[in-house]
Formats: sequence, structure tokens, C-alpha cells
Amino acid sequence: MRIGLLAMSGLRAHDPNLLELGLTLPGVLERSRIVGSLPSLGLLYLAAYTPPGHELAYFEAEGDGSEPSELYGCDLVAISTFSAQVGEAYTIADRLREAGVQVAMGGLHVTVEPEEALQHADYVFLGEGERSWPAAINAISAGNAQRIWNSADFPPLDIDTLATPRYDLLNVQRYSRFPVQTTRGCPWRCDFCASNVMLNEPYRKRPVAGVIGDIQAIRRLRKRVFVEFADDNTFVDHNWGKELCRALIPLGIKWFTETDISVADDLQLLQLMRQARCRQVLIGLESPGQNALEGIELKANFKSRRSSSNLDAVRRIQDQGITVNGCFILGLDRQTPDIFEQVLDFANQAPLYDVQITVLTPFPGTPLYARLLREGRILTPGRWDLCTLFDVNYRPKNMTIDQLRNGMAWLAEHLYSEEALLRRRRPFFDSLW
Ligand code: B12
Ligand code: SF4
Repeated sequence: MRIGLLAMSGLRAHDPNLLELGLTLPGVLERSRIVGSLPSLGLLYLAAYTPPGHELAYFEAEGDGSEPSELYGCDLVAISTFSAQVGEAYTIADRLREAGVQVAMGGLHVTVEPEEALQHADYVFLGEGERSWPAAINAISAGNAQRIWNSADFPPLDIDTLATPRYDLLNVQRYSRFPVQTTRGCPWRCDFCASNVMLNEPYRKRPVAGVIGDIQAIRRLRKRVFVEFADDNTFVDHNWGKELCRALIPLGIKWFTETDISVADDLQLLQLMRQARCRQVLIGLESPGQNALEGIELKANFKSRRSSSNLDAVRRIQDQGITVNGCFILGLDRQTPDIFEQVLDFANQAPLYDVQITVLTPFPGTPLYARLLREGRILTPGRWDLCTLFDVNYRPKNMTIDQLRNGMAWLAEHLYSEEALLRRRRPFFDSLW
């Protein structure tokens, strides 16, 4: 079969205020240009697990959500879904099927909404694709495939022998950053976290040699690379993290990752990360102060317990020459309208090199979604296109919807202007000299 792999590329947001700001604020533009250009690691893994004898090609949807015409020459198109653009993905799937092309859909969204997806796809995949994909491809090419493929019905994935993603399918000149995975999952359980919908699995770390092998595979295609570790929480195990950094040092590549604040507890780890050329860690701080964080992490109240030391922790990391991108969620139940100024104060006091602000988003499949639905607080159930992290689709508890929207816009203006960026970043550069 000729199999097309289709990623729904780019970022999505609908709030007109924020969109207008996004077009003019340098900080917003900077990050969206960087992240908007990442290829889909999930599809590159699927390609690596495709049985031999099939022809594979990787595609990305256009910025307006339309599909490349080459897809119509495929026998099967595999689409990876996130909630924000699943409507666009369904529209493409409908058009392809009308033209006689079979469609397979997988990824985070359809894993929790398989019945919905069955209305648009021939085959729907739940969970990690590597487990079911080889058997599914054999059955599809033999013409006797079932429609639902649940990874739970297949043996667990052996993370120690994970295949190298098929980076060779990419037009490498098109990308400035490449995703590599070092771990899967996260030991914590934040009630809003959409990654958790995949987490029937424990937190898993890959052997360091496998990670290095993936980076070498990218470097065979392109000499100078910047790597984004597509993890949820890389440095949970500090000793393993040190091993990873020691192996990265000789490669001399720059990299970015997402991790929790505990990374700041270990000076040796931070020093090794710096030597290994870590450029930035993205950390979910979520809210300044303990009160608003109470109970949002369901397992050990991790985020609330740590919050009083977050300011110092950020400084310890940045003192090592590693920038922190501190992420805050606006509209948490215990936040009141003074939250916008509190976030600005925290960002300026640290000072945080980068700040990401998002609106509390009830993603399908999360405990948050179930709770807000029960409480009648979802404004329009099923409006998955609003799952962008920037659009409000629920009724906040301690502020009005307008206060949340306007507060978000006010904060964006104060955080992302050229002047604000310079003011927060200058001390970081000064400390390096
Ligand atoms: C890297 C990343 C990005 C990158 C690259 C995305 C991409 N093209 O893959 C960028 C920066 C572009 C991005 C953008 C966005 N992201 Co993002 N991103 C991530 C992150 C950190 C890692 C994704 C990753 O590479 N995972 C590793 C791979 C191996 O896993 P995977 O993609 O899930 O694929 C596996 C399975 O899902 C399955 N599978 C996937 N697709 C398919 C298809 C088929 C046919 C089959 C059989 C199986 C299958 O098999 C794969 C292998 O096991 C995740 C967090 C997370 N844990 O997922 C957030 C995450 C996916 N992002 C999220 C969001 C909200 C966004 C944005 C909507 C933000 C915005 N406002 O625009 C955009 C929208 C993207 C889009 N076009 O719709 C949410 C999605 C929640 C949801 N339910 O939709 C997540 C979960 C973050 C979070 N915790 O909230 N993101
Ligand atoms: S710490 Fe981050 S990745 Fe882990 S559950 Fe919470 S939000 Fe998700």
C-alpha cells in the first residue's frame, strides 16, 4: 500500500482580542514561530513500526486546514489528532474517503472520543500506536481489518527497544527543530492535563543510548540541529538525567525540554544540563502562591507543596545559564481577578526569561472536563475547536468570563511587549558575563 502520514500542523486560537495581540507582540510571535514548525513525532514512530513492503510519505496539513493533493494518490492516510484541530481533521478525512482513500485516525483526541471518530475514519486507534499498528496494517492490506484498534489489546511497548522514528521521511530543510523522546508519561496527575489521557502506563525512561541513537539519526540528515525533547517531564529521575546529560555533552547540540520544578533541587544535575547545552526548560508553575494550586495535582498535591519555593527554584536554574519558560494557567477555581497582577509580579521578580500564559482548558478525557461537565460549567460541550489553551469554554468560579478574557489580554500586553521582554531578559545575560 501507499501510506500517507498526515500531521495537522500549526497553532490554533480563536479569541479575536488575543489574535490581534498575537500579531503585534514580539514575545508571542517568537514562540509561535518556533513551536509551529515541529513535525509530528507520533507519526514518525508509526512509520518506524510499519511492516516492510509499503510505501510511506509524510505530509502536513496547510495553515488553513486543507490537505496536500498528493494524499489523494494514497491507499491509506493516517491522521494524528489533537482536540483543537480535530474538526479540520474530520473534514479532510471525509473528503479523502469520498475520493476512495481509506483513513486511519489516532492520537490523544480520538483515544478518548473513538465513537465520534468512527463517523469520519475507517479505522480508529486508541493509545500508543506502535502496539497495534503493525497488526492493523497487515489486516488492512489483507482487506479484513476491524475498525477499532485498542493498544490495551496488544502486548505492552518495550521502551528499551523503541525503534528510531523515521526522520528520513521529513524534508529536513523545512524544520528548525526536531522532536526526540527520552521518557513517556509523567508520574504526576494534574486534573487538567491532557497528556494523562494516555497514561494507563507508568512513567517510563528510555535507555540513554537509544536517545543518543535518535539524535545521531537526525544528524545524519542535517548537521546542525536543535532538539526539542517531546517529553512531559524529563528529569523526574535525577540520576538518570545526569547519565543523559553526560552522554549529550560530546554531541554539542542545543536542546529544550519540559520538566518539573524538582530539577532545581540538584545543583550537579543543573551543571551537567548546562554543560550539555540545555537552552531552556519549560516548567508548569501554574499559579503563584499555594492557595490556587491546592488539589490540582491529584496524587501528592505536588504543585501546591512546592509552590512557596518556586521563585528561588527558578533563580537557581537560571543562575546556571539555563533559561526558564514558566507556564501559568489562568482561571483556576481558586484564582480571583487579582491573579493577573500576581503572575506579572512573579514573572518580573524572578525574573522569568520566558512566560507562557494559557486559559484553563477542559480537554476531553481529563478529570477537569468530567468535573466541569458535572457542575454544568462547560459553555458548549463538544466545541473541541476551543481546546486551544487560549479560548474560554467554561464558567470560571471566582471571576467572570469577561474578567478572564480581559485579564488574559492585559497580562499578554504587559508580559510580551518588546520592552517587557528586554527588562526580564537583561539580568539573565548580565549574569553570564
Ligand atoms: C510537541 C508538542 C506539540 C508540538 C508538535 C505537535 C505535533 N505535530 O506532534 C507543537 C508545538 C506544534 C504543538 C502544538 C499544539 N499543541 Co502540543 N504538545 C506537544 C507535546 C509536548 C508532545 C507531543 C509528542 O510529540 N508526543 C510524543 C508522541 C510519540 O506521542 P503522540 O503524538 O501522542 O503519538 C502517539 C499516540 O498518540 C499515537 N498516535 C498519534 N497519532 C496517531 C495516528 C494514528 C493513525 C495512530 C495509529 C496512532 C497515533 O501513537 C503515537 C506513538 O505512540 C504534547 C504533550 C503530550 N504528552 O502529548 C503537547 C500536546 C499534545 N499539545 C497540546 C495542545 C493543546 C497543542 C495546541 C492545540 C496548542 C495551540 N493553542 O495551538 C497546538 C495544536 C497542534 C495542532 N496542530 O493541532 C495538548 C493536546 C491536548 C489535546 N487533547 O488536544 C498536549 C497534550 C499538551 C497538554 N498536556 O495539554 N504541540
Ligand atoms: S506535571 Fe505536567 S505533564 Fe505531569 S501531569 Fe501535571 S501538567 Fe501533566
